[in-house]
Amino acid sequence: MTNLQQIRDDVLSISISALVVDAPLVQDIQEHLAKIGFIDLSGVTLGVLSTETEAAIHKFQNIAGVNSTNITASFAKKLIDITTPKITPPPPAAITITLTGSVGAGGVNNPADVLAIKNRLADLGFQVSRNSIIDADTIKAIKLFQAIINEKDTLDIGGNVDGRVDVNGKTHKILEKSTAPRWQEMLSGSIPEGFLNNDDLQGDNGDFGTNWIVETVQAAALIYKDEYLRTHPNAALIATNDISKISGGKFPPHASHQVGMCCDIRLPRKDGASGGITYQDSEYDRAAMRAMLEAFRKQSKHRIRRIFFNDMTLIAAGLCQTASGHDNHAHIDILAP
Ligand SMILES: [Ca+2]
Ligand SMILES: [Ca+2]
Ligand SMILES: [Zn+2]
Repeated sequence: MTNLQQIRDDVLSISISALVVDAPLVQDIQEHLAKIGFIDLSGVTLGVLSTETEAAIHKFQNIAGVNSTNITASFAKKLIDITTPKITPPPPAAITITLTGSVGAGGVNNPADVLAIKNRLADLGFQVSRNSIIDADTIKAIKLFQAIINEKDTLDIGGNVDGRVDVNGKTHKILEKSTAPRWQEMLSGSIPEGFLNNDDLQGDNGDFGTNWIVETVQAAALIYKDEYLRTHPNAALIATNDISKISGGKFPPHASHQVGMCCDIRLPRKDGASGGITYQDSEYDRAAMRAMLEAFRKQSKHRIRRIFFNDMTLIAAGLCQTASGHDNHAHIDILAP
């Protein structure tokens, strides 16, 4: 009797053909694969290594880049990582935040005011503690919020980014709104949703951003599913990669990716996986990529600011523009509503 967690933690490797005598492990794998829509639990017998179950295992192996005749520790880690539930802040209500003075860098910082601002930022998913202390994290979170609402690419001071909430200023007013931007981890995605979070499959933590970029990916992926995956069921899902770090700010080697308003997309491969290629590679699935970028252009959830990707055919189609370093992925930027 084994489960995925043991396989990961004890670095085990178990032959897929040996799964027929390990019903609890088969069930654990089935339940995890179901969370990302690789298998429909109502259509399989739990614990039985059916043809569908084996096909779903192979599909996940291919997409996660862990092809093997065995269930490996890497397979287990990737499947656990991508199916771990994400904490997402719920849509906020509009509130009135009464301030007696400014809050943040060089502010008056009355404790009750600081607490009110930090509570609101925390409710919106930003990385601050619920207390009345002004620390570096608080100022960074205020700058991040300001950079988002002012469409800045960095947290550098200037152009309405100063790390301080002024009484009745733009930052204060937008913090109060029900439409205030939230900060969250990119969702896992699934086959029915048309996308998968590849950053999770890499064991990275570069997939934090605004609810706006998450909503853009979700909307585009549904269009891609309806308009392309339905007729090309073996084509790659949209594979999201870097957005921003958990608190935003500098994210080397990226020049941007600081404010959660852009997302990198890996190149679809003809074998249904993604990445590890450039647009010049014979494995590159241009038709799928075209459909993905068309879906981003077509979705109406948020406005696309620009898409960087060097495939001349798709540039000629008006879908993207050239930028150095973008032979092996597309970079999608959005605008604030
Ligand atoms: Ca990554
Ligand atoms: Ca993640
Ligand atoms: Zn990028």
